[in-house]
This record gives sequence, C-alpha cells and structure tokens, in this order.
Amino acid sequence: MKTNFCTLLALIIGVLTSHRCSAETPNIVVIMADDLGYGDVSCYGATELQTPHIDQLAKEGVRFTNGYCSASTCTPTRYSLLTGTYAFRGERTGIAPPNSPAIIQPGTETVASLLKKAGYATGVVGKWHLGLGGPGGPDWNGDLKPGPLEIGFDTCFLLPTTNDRVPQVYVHDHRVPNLDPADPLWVGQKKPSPDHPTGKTHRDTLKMDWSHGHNSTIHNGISRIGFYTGGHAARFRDEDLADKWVEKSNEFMEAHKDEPFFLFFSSHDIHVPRMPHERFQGKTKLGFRGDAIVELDWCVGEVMKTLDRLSLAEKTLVVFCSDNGPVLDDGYKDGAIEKNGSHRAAGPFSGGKYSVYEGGTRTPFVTRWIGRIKPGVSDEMVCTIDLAASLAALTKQPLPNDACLDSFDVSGALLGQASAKGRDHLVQQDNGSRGTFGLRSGKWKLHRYQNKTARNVRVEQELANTKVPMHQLFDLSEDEAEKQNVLDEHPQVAARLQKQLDAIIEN
Ligand code: NG6
Ligand code: CA
Repeated sequence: MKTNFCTLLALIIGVLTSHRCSAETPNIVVIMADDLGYGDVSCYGATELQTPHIDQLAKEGVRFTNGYCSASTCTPTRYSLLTGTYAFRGERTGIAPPNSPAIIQPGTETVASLLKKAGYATGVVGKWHLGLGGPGGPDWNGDLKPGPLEIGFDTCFLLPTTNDRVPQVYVHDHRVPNLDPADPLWVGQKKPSPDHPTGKTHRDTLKMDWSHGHNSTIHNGISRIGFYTGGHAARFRDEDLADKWVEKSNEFMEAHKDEPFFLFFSSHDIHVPRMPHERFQGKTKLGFRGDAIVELDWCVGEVMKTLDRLSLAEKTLVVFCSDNGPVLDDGYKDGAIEKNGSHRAAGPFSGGKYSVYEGGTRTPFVTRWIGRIKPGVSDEMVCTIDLAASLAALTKQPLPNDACLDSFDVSGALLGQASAKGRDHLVQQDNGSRGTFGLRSGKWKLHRYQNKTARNVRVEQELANTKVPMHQLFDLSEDEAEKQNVLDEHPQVAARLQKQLDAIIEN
C-alpha cells in the first residue's frame, strides 16, 4: 500500500516536473554566411572546391533543399532574422550605409531578447550591418548605442557595417576598442579634404582594384564605400577578420559553457572585399572567392571543434545559413568571374544576390543537434525569418501579439521530425521595400517587379540586368530555374498569388 502510494506520488511529481521542464534549452549557435550561394558548398553540389566542415555538419544534421533567407541582400535578411518580421514592414531596412543609425529600435522583440527571457546568455560576433546609434547615427568616438545590447544581446563583438564600407574597426559592446582619443575616428560621405587619397586618385597603389563603386577611402590597400580618417590604432587588417570571429566566439562559448547560450556567429565571408587570410589564399582554383569559402568552412570547423572540446555537441542546436544568394563581381576585380570555370554559385537556380529569382534567397540551410536531430535531407520550406518563432516555441517563450509578425513556428521541421511541416508560402524581397517581390506558394512562384528590371539574373556575369514584365509566374516543380514564364497558361493561379502577395504586404 505504502509502495503504491509512493509510486503514485512519484508518478504525479514526475508528470508535473516533466511538464514544467518541457521547454528545451539547448545552446543555440546560428552561423550566417554572407553572400554564399546554394551551389557554393560541396554538400549542395559544388565540385570545384570542397567544404568538409559544412559537409560534416550536414551529414550529422538536416540539410534543407528548400531553405531560404528572406531577402537577397544583407540588411533586410538580418532585420528579418532578428525580428521575425518582413523587412518591408520596417523603415530604412534596405542596405545600410556606413553611418546608418540603429535600424531595429530598442524594445523590439528579437530572437536575442526572447532567448534572454528564456535564461540564455546572448552574444553576436561578426558582421552587423543593422546600424548603430540614435537618429544622428553612430558616435564613433563615444558610446555606440543603441545597438545589439539594446535589443537583447548581452554582448557583441562586431564589424559594424560590411567590410567594403568604412570604417575598418571593431565594435565591442558600446565602444570601438583601442581607439586613441588623440586620433579620433571620423566617418563621412564626402571627401574630408581635397588631398585625401582615394581609390580614384591613388588607384595604382591598390592591392586589389575596384570594378564599380568602392573607390573612396583606402585602407589596407583596398578602397571602400565612404570616407574616413583617424582611429588608426583601432583599425584591423581584412585578412584577420575570420580569425577574430573564431577567437571571440570561442571566448563567448567558453565563458557560458555551463548555462544555455545563444551565439549569432555572423561571418563576413564571402562578401567583398574578399581578402582571406594569407594561409587560405590560393587554396582553390576559383580565386579569392573560392578561398573565402574555404576560410568560412574552416570557421565552421573551429566552432564545431570548440563544441566538442567543451562537450557541448549534444547540447547545442547549430543552424548554418546565408544572408543572400551569390554574386561574382560585386565591385572588386578579384578574379571571381574569370576564375569561375564550371562552378555554379547558385546551384541549379537562376539569379543571385539582388534578385527575386530563387538564386537570390534559396541558400544553404543546415541544422544539427547531435542525439536529438535525426540526420537526413528535408524538402520542407524553412526560412531564416522563422528562427524567431521556432526558437521561442522550442524554449517555450510566448510571442507578444505585436512581435515576430511573419515568423512561423517550424521547429518540428528544423529538428527534422518526420511528419513536421515547414511553411507553405514565403515572400522573397530584394533590397528595401521598393516593390519588387517574389512569392513562393507551394510549387508556384510569382515575381512582381517595380522597375521591370530583374537585377543580376545571371550571377556568373557582372550585374546582368534583364528587362522583364511586371509579373511572371513559374512552376518550380517543373522549372526550378525559372526559365519558363507560365503566367498566360495559368491566369487564375497568377491572380490568386497576386492577391495573396498584396494581402501579406498590406497587412
Ligand atoms: C551595394 C554594393 C555592393 C555591396 C552591397 C551590400 C556598390 C556598387 N555595390 O550597394 O558591393 O556592398 O551594396 O551587400 O557599391 S550586402 O550583402 O551587405 O547586402
Ligand atoms: Ca550579404
């Protein structure tokens, strides 16, 4: 009798506790590559180079064939990843200039703030490109806030914009480290003095020439977008960025190894200027673009090594993704076009960076959680915008009604559960909210153009611009390369998708 009573009590306590503890709190590491295309890694079909570490991750986890980022440029994808809301709903969410103020306002619910509520230590290391500072822009010599720390991150170690933009300094929490007050940092849009050397006036001194834009202030033999002076003691070498991201990520994971942590490892590879560390230069036949992919792959390997060393591989969900599709010539003469050979950066898809063809947003997407995720390949549609709702669901954090408006809980699909579904539709954006969109709905894909120009339709050529009708419709189940506009054959489908797109945009 007594035993029975105890057994019953234990059962009740067990049920109650398991209920209370049903939220799962693995460490979460999101590794986002920059400008990496669907076909740029060997587990997605690349044959001209090898990415053994990313392949290993895919082998141990789920490799998504319908994994997306939400825009074909950086700032809107990152905005959506963090806020769970389409970038076209926000202000100034197009590609951010060097002196952009913070784009995500303090108080906005983000992946980081949600996970912080769930008890996570939260950190971001690497490319930010979401602006810093109040309406006047960043105070480079003072406190750089608001920034990541005001939207849920406990700590940050950043490349403030993107490395083809000025300035080449890091940001640690609210400050530029190693800044000498006697040599203040000035960042601006206009030449600071008539004799200021630029990529135009001192072109013959450059170690990598520019092809379009990118001809203002020179640092480390590379001319950039925008002007700056001062801050010399704080400046970095482009070649050292990847090592720094690995060092700072390791520090963060080690410091928080005994509590759940969320690390957003935001790589700058393989964005221009592609200037990998000397030890990676020449590693591929594809020039610095290929070498930067190998450097990125090395970073992924280093993160995995650290998780193994800290015995955290079975306690950590790793997500690998990209912020937009590929581009070959993005403003520097780094040989990407000449050395491309038979490499297909966007895999089987058309378009790439800046475009709403599949190549712009369908990108490598892998999840791994050893012991929890059954390895495999998934055709479910998932997007970086879904991380907010999915990770909130996993950690049992309620989503406020006015937050993460476009993020779906696809946690089951992300964890590779057999019958779990991904999303059934997705709006694909190009840059800002200029009115060019793609809508994928099941097997159908609608394009809507504002300017009637499909930018960068062919990534293997330099900024190929093609005239297109305002609307196009493709059947991805038969035509994944979006070559055959079938709008005239399926007017009702096109009308339905146009209505669906309008409803989402105007919502
Ligand atoms: C474009 C730049 C391009 C790149 C892009 C942002 C020119 C001519 N082109 O304006 O080089 O910096 O912005 O890329 O300046 S992203 O991946 O950060 O969105
Ligand atoms: Ca990018």
